[in-house]
Amino acid sequence: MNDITKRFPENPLLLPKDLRPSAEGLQIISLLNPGVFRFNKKIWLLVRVAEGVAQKEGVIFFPALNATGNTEIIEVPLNDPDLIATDARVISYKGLDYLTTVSHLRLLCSDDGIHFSEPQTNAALFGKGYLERFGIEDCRVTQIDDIYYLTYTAVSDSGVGVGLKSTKDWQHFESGGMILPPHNKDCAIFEEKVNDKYYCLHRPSSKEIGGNYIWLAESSDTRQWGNHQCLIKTRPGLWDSARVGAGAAPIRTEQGWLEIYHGANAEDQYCLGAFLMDLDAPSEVIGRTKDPIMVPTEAYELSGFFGYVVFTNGHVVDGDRLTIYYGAADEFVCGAHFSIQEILTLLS
Ligand code: MAN
Repeated sequence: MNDITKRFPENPLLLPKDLRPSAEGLQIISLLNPGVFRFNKKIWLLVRVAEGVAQKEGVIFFPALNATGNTEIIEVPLNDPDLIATDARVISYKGLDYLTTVSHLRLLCSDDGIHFSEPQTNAALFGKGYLERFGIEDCRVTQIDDIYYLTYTAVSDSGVGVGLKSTKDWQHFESGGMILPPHNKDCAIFEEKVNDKYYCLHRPSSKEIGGNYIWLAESSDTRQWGNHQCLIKTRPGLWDSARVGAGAAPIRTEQGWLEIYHGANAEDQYCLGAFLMDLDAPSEVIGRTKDPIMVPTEAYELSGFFGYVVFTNGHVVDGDRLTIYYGAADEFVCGAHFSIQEILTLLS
């Protein structure tokens, strides 16, 4: 294993207790997987806030947004034979899947990239409508000219898909609806057009034939996506044998588009790796790290809401220095630095 990560000594940067729940009766279970961007000379995190309900013995409660956008609490006795609650993240009840938490997105900003606080001027983003009934998650933020594009996971009983919003000022948002239908997540739009087309990475999944692979798609307007191509597959026997998914927007380097991605094995242990795409033809993958570049090693990565997880979908780039912000153990927000050149030397 080749963990080349320089973690912030200040980690974890954000803990669930650092923010206030969005409504009475809810508690913040996790702060995780922030989208990251620069705006008004500050570094901003669009943090996923996962909220749940205080549990009582013998009963399981789980939240869902109702038609008016308010959180409704569903209650099931723990000994109900129709309940399967073996994964901290998902519940199956009467053959349908629910999440144990519902997520919304909150904006925090910082001058130094280490200490973040929530300005009173920016409203949180909540799931809206029946396709976001179980919340919105893991938002990637891509800036093209003066427009920020938000691609996030929209979760509901109809499935998990990719929603799009755009904004110029972080006050007013235009909704692009669901751009990639279920099952799909981990969508990151490139920060530049290539050959006059927008590109994105995304992760459709199939339970039967195929798997959890990273795909590429093109668009002329960021809303209608086509010419889908499968780029990166899971690798049997390696750390990314069960699923792979894109992180934030690829980074332009002289050698190609560098993408930091997450991979998980059958034990649901999440590490980070990287791959490189041709600058003019991103469908050509020209390198990939064999070993992970980041492995959960710290206490805050090994145990939490869902342990042994490092997951990133946001970063800032400063010359050779890549600063990623990441979710640790599906519970905390942390930061780490990498050298882009060093990552490039590990590609084969
Ligand atoms: C998986 C995990 C969860 C997430 C759901 C829905 O179970 O990534 O954290 O809430 O998918 O996206």
